[in-house]
Amino acid sequence: MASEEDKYFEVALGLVKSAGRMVRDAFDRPFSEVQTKASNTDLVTETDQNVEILLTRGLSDAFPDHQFIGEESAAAGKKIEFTDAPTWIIDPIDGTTNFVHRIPMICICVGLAVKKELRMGIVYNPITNELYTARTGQGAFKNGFRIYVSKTEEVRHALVGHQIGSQRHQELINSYTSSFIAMMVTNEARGIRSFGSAAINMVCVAQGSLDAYVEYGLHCWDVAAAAVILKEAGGVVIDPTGGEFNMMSRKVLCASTKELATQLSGMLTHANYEPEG
Ligand code: LIP
Repeated sequence: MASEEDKYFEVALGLVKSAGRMVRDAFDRPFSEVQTKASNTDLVTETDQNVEILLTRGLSDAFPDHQFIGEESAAAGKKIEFTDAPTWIIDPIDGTTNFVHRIPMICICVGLAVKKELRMGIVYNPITNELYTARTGQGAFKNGFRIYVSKTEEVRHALVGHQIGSQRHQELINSYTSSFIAMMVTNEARGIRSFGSAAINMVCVAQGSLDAYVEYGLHCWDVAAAAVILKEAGGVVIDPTGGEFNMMSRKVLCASTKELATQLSGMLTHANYEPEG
C-alpha cells in the first residue's frame, strides 16, 4: 500500500516534470527579461517566478496543510518559517545566471522536510534531461539508476567544486581566495570546478563526478533537495567548519568520504554568516 510520502513524492515528481517543460521552452527562446533582487549580481526572470507558482500551487492544491519555503516567494517578502509541518523547499531555477546566459547547467530543486528532517529531494535539469531523486533510507537515483559518491579520501586526489555566488563582500572574497590557494597550491587538489548551480555541484558529488564541493552565502533552497540526494548516494554533508549540516546556515561542505570532508574543513578559511529564518 502506498504511504503518504509515496504520494508526496509522486505528486512532486509530476509537477517538477511539468515545470521542466516550462523551463525548457523558455530556454529555447532567445531572450529572457532579467531583473535583479538583493544585488546587481542576484538575477531573476519571469520563468523563475512562473515555475515557483506552478510548483507551489500544484503542491498546495494536493496537500493544503503543507508549508512552503521558496526562493522567489522569499524575494517577494514572504518570511522564511521552518516549522514541524511538512515543508516544501523550492528553488524554481537553481543557476539563474546560467539560464540567463543560456548555459545548460540549471535545475529545478524540490526538497521536503517533515518535522524539520529532510525526507526527499528532486533535482531536475530539463535541458540535459537529468533527473536526480532520493528519499531518506531508499538510495539516490539518476534517471532511475542508483548513483554513488567516489571513494576519494585525500584532497590531492580530489576534483573540488568551489564557487562564489551573488554575494561579493570582502570577508567572503578573502575566504574564497585563501581556501583556493590552500586547496590548489598547498595541497595540490586535482582541480577546481564551478558549475554555477549549487545543486548541480552537489549532485555531481553524489554521482562521483566531483569529490567535494564547498560554498558560503547560499540559501536553504539551493541545498535542501540535493543534500538528500548526496547523503543517499553515500556522501557527507556538513558545515564547512566541521559541525553538523544546517540548511539554514548559508554554507555547505559536501564530500565523498568523511576523511576528505575532515581534511578540507581543516584547510578552509571560513566566512561567517547569520543563519536565515
Ligand atoms: C545560485 C546558486 C549558486 C550560488 C548563487 C545562487 P540561484 O542560486 O545555485 O550556486 O553560487 O549564490 O544562490 O539564485 O541561481 O537559484
